[in-house]
Amino acid sequence: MSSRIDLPFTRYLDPEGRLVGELPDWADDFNLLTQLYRRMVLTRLFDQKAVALQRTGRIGTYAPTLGQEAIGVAIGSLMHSEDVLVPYYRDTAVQLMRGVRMEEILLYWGGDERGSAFVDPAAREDFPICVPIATQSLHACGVASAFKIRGEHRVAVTTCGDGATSKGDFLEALNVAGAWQLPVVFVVNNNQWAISVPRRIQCGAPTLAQKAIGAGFHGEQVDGNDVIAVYDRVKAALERARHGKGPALLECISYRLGDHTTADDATRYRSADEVKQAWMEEPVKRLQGYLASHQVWDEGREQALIADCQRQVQAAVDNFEAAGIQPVESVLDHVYARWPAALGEQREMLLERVARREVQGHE
Ligand SMILES: Cc1ncc(C[n+]2csc(CCOP(=O)(O)OP(=O)(O)O)c2C)c(N)n1
Ligand SMILES: [Mg+2]
Repeated sequence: MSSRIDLPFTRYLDPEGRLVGELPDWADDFNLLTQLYRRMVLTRLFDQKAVALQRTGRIGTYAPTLGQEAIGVAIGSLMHSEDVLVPYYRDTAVQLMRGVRMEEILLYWGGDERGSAFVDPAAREDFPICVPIATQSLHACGVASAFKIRGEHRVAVTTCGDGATSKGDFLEALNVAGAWQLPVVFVVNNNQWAISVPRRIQCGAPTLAQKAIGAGFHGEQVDGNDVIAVYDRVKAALERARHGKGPALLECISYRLGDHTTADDATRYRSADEVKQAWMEEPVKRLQGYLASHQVWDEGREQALIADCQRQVQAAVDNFEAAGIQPVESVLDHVYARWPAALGEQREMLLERVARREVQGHE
């Protein structure tokens, strides 16, 4: 018996940025497309800087978003401010679009809890980055249930990787989303790898999108390197969810061009040829090719954009470095709404160790 279910796959631009299908009406807006391009470039330059900061010991681990800029920028530009993002750790692009500040992202990866206390009102109810794989999928269903019970026209958007779709949490989340017809959109960043485990041995189904069918709702595949395709499909999924028409799962197919995190060395488990091939498909060059072929982008604009982005990134790094070090016990401050008395003893032990200088405290 075949396990193939025919699901839509959307792509408008080929790897060179040439049209392969008739564009949706909204895509005639070159201002919008240029804006998406600018944000993808900003994300990429910030990402490079974050990796450099880790290499020089100024932040801890960082999970590069290199290669997934189109997915995040499209999601972030379509969500309404009152929607809630429930992200995972490779979501720099979406977070920046939501108004999370670059210095907040650096604080988070530098181990500072202030990095999850987003200042921008649009992001204030967004969840912090989730590192435990797929647990956020269930949190998003909780948020979406609240929206539904209160009769609010808001959507919870949650992201995860291809590997995360193998977790029980993810499958349980799909089940409850379908059973209760929740206003939630699941976006899977299928970047082909879960650290060193390739997609092909991760799951026996031909697509990850078809997991939605088993849960009784809409699933489809999208070229995650084509921002026009991602934007179009996320737009439709958000509209459906917002108007009570149920959840959706979008499997966005991309490639993790960087290491899994700064603690990983991907050359140990994948070939240079594979990575070289993936670079030919990447999302920034693709959109740039399309814009240039319509005379709305050129080398002068590119250089001006890069200089502007570098200035923004450097200003954020300066703010991050000026933020100072938090007291060590602050790691406990934001975990619970009400502090559980049973943990008081551990907090005391931590403070004693700081006093004995066994743990680096606040200088
Ligand atoms: C519950 C849990 N198990 C294991 C890990 C270790 N871990 C971190 S990332 C990762 C792979 C995730 O791959 P994928 O879902 O494809 O996302 P990607 O990192 O490729 O974006 C694993 C197993 C974890 N963080 N949480
Ligand atoms: Mg992956």
